[in-house]
Amino acid sequence: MKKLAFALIVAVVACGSSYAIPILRPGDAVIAIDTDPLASRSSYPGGENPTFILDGDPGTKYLNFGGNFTGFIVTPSAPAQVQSFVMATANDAEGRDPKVWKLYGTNDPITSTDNSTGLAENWVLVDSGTVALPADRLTVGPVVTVNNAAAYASYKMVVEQTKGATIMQVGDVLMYASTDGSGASVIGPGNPIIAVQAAPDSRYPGAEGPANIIDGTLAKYLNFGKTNSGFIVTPSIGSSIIDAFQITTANDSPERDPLSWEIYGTNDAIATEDNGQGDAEMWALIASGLVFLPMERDTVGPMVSFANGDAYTSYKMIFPLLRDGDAANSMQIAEVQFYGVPEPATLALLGLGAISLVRKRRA
Ligand SMILES: [Ca+2]
Ligand SMILES: [Ca+2]
Ligand SMILES: [Ca+2]
Repeated sequence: MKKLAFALIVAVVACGSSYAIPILRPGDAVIAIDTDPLASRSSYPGGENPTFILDGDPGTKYLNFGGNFTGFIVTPSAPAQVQSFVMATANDAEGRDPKVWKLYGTNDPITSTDNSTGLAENWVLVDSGTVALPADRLTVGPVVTVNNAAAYASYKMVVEQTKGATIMQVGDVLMYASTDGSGASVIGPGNPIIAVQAAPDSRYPGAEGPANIIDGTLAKYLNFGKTNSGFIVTPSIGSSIIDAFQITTANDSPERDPLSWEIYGTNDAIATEDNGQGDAEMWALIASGLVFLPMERDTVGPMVSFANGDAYTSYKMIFPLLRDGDAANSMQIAEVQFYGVPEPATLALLGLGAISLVRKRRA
C-alpha cells in the first residue's frame, strides 16, 4: 500500500504538464457500460408466473421485476416454424408493456432453469423488432410478422425494452405458423415455459445518466452495476493523447466512490450500445491504478497522472473497485475530466497551432 501511495505522489508531481488542456466537453458522446458478464435478475410474483401468457385470458399476466431483457422460453407440443405473433396488454401500467423484442429458436433440449439467463442452449436469433402495443388495457395488439425460415423445438422471446418501466408485464402471447396470425397458436396451455433474463449489469436512473459526468455541474452519474461499471466517451475535440484525469465526488454515500480505475483507448467507431458491456470495439489498456477520492462530497479529487503517448478517438473508463463495495448499492461520480493534448489535425481545426509545441516537448 505504501509503495502504491508513493508511486501515485511521484506520478502527480511528474505530471505538471502546464500545456495539457481539458479534453472532455459538455455534449460529448458518452454511454454507460459495465464489463461484467450478462446476468439474470429475473423474478416474478407467484400468481403472475410465465404460464399466464398461455391461458388465452389477458386478465391474467406474466410480470417480471427484472424489466428490460426479461422474457421466456417456451416449448410447443411439436416443433413449429413461427412466422408471426400477437401479444395482449395486461390490466395496468402501460409503461411495463413490451416494446423491443427479440425471438430466438433452438432444437436443443431446454436445460436452462427458471429465472436463469436462458443461455444454457445454443440459440439462433430468428428475428427482432418493435411491437406497437395499444395504450388500451386487456387488449390484443397487432399481428407482428416474424421472418423465419426454419422450424424450432423451442423459442425464447426476450423483451429488450419495455415502453419505459423497470418492470415487464404482458397478458398473453400467441405464436403462429402463418405470417398473418391466422390458424391456431402453436403455443398454449400446458406447454413448458420458464422465465429468463440475460441482462448487462449496467443500468442507471433516468436523471442520473452518464452525460452528467461532463455536464459541468454537480449532477451525478450513478450506475447500479457497481464494480466494473464506467463509461465510454468520444471527445468532440477529436483525437487526443491523454495522460491525466480528475474525478469530482458526488453528493452523498462515499461508499459508492470509485477506488480503482482502468482507462482504455480505441480508434474504432463506438458500436457498444448504452448500458452494454463495452466490448464491441478493439480496446488498448492505457493505464490503471487506484484513486484516493476525498470523503468530502461534491469535491474535486486529486489529479491522477499516467504515462501515455498514444492518441485515441474514444476512451473507456471502468471502476473495478469501489471505496466500500460491500456497502455500496451503486457506483457514482459527479464529474470526470481528462487532460492531455489534442492531435495536430485537431489543433489546426481549433486554430491552436501554437500548442503543437507540446508535441515537441513530449517527443
Ligand atoms: Ca393471460
Ligand atoms: Ca456532473
Ligand atoms: Ca458490475
